[in-house]
Amino acid sequence: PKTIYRKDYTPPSYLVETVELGFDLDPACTIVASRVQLRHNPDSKSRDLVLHGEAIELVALRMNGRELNPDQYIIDNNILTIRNAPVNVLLEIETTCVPMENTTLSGLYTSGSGFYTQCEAEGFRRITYFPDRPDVMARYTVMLRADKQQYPVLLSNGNLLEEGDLGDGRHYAKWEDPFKKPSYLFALVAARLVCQEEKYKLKSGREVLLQVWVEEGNLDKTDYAMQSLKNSIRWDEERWGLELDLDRFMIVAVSDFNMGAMENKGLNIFNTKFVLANPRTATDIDYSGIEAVVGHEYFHNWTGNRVTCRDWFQLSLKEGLTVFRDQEFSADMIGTDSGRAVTRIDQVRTLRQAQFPEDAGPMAHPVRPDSFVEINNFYTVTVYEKGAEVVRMYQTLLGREGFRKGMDLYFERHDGQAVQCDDFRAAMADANERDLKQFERWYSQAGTPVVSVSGHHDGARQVYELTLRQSCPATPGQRDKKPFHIPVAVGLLGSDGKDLPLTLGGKALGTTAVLELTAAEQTFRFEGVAHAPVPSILRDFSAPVVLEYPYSDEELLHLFRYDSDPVNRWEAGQRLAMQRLLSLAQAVLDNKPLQLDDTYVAALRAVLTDKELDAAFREQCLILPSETIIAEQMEVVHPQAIHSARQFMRHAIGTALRAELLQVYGDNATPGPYSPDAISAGKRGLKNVALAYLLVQPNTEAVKLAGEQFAAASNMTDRAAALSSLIHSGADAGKQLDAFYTDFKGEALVVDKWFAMQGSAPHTNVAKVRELMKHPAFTLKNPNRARSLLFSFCNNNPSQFHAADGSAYEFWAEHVIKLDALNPQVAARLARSMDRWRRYAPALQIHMRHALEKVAAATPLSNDVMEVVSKALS
Ligand code: BAL
Ligand code: ZN
Repeated sequence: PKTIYRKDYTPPSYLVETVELGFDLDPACTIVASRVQLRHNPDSKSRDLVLHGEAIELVALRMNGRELNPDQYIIDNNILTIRNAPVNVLLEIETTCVPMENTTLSGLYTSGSGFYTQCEAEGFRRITYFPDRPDVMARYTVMLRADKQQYPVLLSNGNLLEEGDLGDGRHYAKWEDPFKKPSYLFALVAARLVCQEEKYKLKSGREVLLQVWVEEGNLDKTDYAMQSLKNSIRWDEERWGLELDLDRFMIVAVSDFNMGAMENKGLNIFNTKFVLANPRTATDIDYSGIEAVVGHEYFHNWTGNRVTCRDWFQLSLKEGLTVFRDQEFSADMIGTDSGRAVTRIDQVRTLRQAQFPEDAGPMAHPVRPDSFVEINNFYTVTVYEKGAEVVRMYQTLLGREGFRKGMDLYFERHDGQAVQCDDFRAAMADANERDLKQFERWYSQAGTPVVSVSGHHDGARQVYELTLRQSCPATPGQRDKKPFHIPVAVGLLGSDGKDLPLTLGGKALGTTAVLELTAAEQTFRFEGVAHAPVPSILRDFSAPVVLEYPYSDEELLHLFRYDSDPVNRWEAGQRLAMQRLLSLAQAVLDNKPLQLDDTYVAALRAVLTDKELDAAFREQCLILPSETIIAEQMEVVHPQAIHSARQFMRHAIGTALRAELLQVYGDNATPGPYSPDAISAGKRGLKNVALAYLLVQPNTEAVKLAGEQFAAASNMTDRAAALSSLIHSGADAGKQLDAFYTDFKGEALVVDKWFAMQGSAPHTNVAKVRELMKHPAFTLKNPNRARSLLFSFCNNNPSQFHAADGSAYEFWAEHVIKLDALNPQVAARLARSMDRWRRYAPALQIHMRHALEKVAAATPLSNDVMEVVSKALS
């Protein structure tokens, strides 16, 4: 497979002015007629007109009214080239495709009884021949024709111009998108759907039509998506001054979908997982996911659609920025400092769980990658979540107002353009008259920087010095790294736990100072510090780095008790836990007795029982670092030892704090009708984490409690939590599992939960997974279902996935290959489960290498999977 490099970018030789598309929709053979008006691009020296096309049949090709014979163009490797084309070109292209056989879910495909599209990144070329690259922006008109009975709803981007009957049982709808867009934002839907709709008044007074389209029977699950859409529209107006530019905005839910959702102009297509919710079927986490993803896709309308990417290497330009925007939206929707901190803690956890490992593994890449084989492999936690951290750092460095000025200038300069990450940085720098040259390294250097800090107090001079050193590990293709521009937010706690007022160079800085670390080593001198303080470093996780500081237990306990920064308060608890988890894992390996000290338990007790603290925050403090996060801290990973250590610690906590956990369990009931608001969700979260601690191992009392909760639950959060606790404890939950399935077998998203809970339970071994795959509800064809069982097992059940005999690796290889034949994008995601194989105990590595080699040798193999496994093996 061919590697594509960022440095090889050349402007398109032809630009498209208008596109008229006609679709005769038929699952077995859809005819696509395209009329494209092109013009030579003065920025290009080439007169070769290049069109992309994949998995489609070319029926006819006319240029400026004349049929082109096969000797007047070349089709090679999915590229159609017309050599030496005139300046002005009208192309008329007729192609066919087979939507019902398109299991890749890229391009035009069928799901259930309808047609749907997914064009990002390179799906449009699976619909028609076109210069399928984001820097070619054009105006689209779309005519859809289909059987009226089977496909009563016909949707595309923009505004509906007209619709009507065609006489022969077929009907049509004509749509026009008034805005120029790249082909990846094209969409159509033709299906039997129903919608919840509403007229909504923008701040300017203009009225817009909002619609959420779903399959019949799901209209009772659209309220929250609609509410989230309205909140998103309002928030974008209020926080950024950005108004919806269309008269109509549609969301369509589809059950077969590779991603979470897609921001097609005016016609967002969503995975049902991020639309459908009612209290009976959806958990608090589902609700918050819906809010975030509805927001995310809506916010793309400006950050992504109005201003798009010049090329796919710039993907984070829209994704990092839009994730940052959806994170801020979710935080603002909660509205309290503590609630905001809980969302931040979640983000930190995601970074440590997935992004730091990616950044340290064979697929490590900069936020703006330099090369790729398959762009679909680069929709990663680095591009998205680390990209969002990079955007957040501008705000930390420039302040909210300065950041807003930068955003305003970005839109002023680039509305309607396809631009680069550097353009965003330039807008931030210019709007604030700041030099952000060094900040560029966040885009160009991969790897997680390490910031090592040491403190020194000089009592005589009343000075406290913090010395910060930064380094960054080597990553594939990048050995030596230059220093980053890192905002490090710092506070100093006195012995009474209160923040000290900070003075640096004679300047008073309040109680949190943002230090700008730009050199490999820098010392910051705080003045007027009478007694040695406890430093609270990297407050609010001000940069995506690993912080090293030789904290003593006493210092961590102090921070865990008093830090005014809730994220660092939580972090102190995580550090206390991690130290213990690592010692316990070592003790397991050394066959030594396991013990948990009272000091830690007492600190946890204090937080658990502190009613001044929000339930959601207490819940966060109670959750121990995951097995994956612990594994990242070990030189050599022993998954069983990690599992035993963590289970021991959870059991010890559950036993020592039994009375308090029962009390908290009782205190945090949420009687009355279900509401997904943050306070209620926090109470449920705390209550259910308490239940999980009480039920680390089966015991009569907790099994009874969970059984009662399961039977009496009025919402899915409580029901699923009870069932999950039972299954994870190893208690006999056969009765409840059957009841759950029977009650919800008609709800695909709940059946996904049923599979996922079992896939991730530590008692589920590979034989059990194989047995579950025989269940009539299991299929590899639906990505959500495949993810629910296979991904849960391979990614969230480490002690079984890494079984000593390597049987689960064989299972993994078998299913990566099977999935690849259906859907390379999903297969390549599963392939990533083996990224960190070189860190495991040697005996496991042998099996892992063997499994990787088996996949690499499979034929045929998609570029998607090939790129992942070959990088893992290299
Ligand atoms: N653009 C792909 C889906 C998303 O990030 O919104
Ligand atoms: Zn996005």
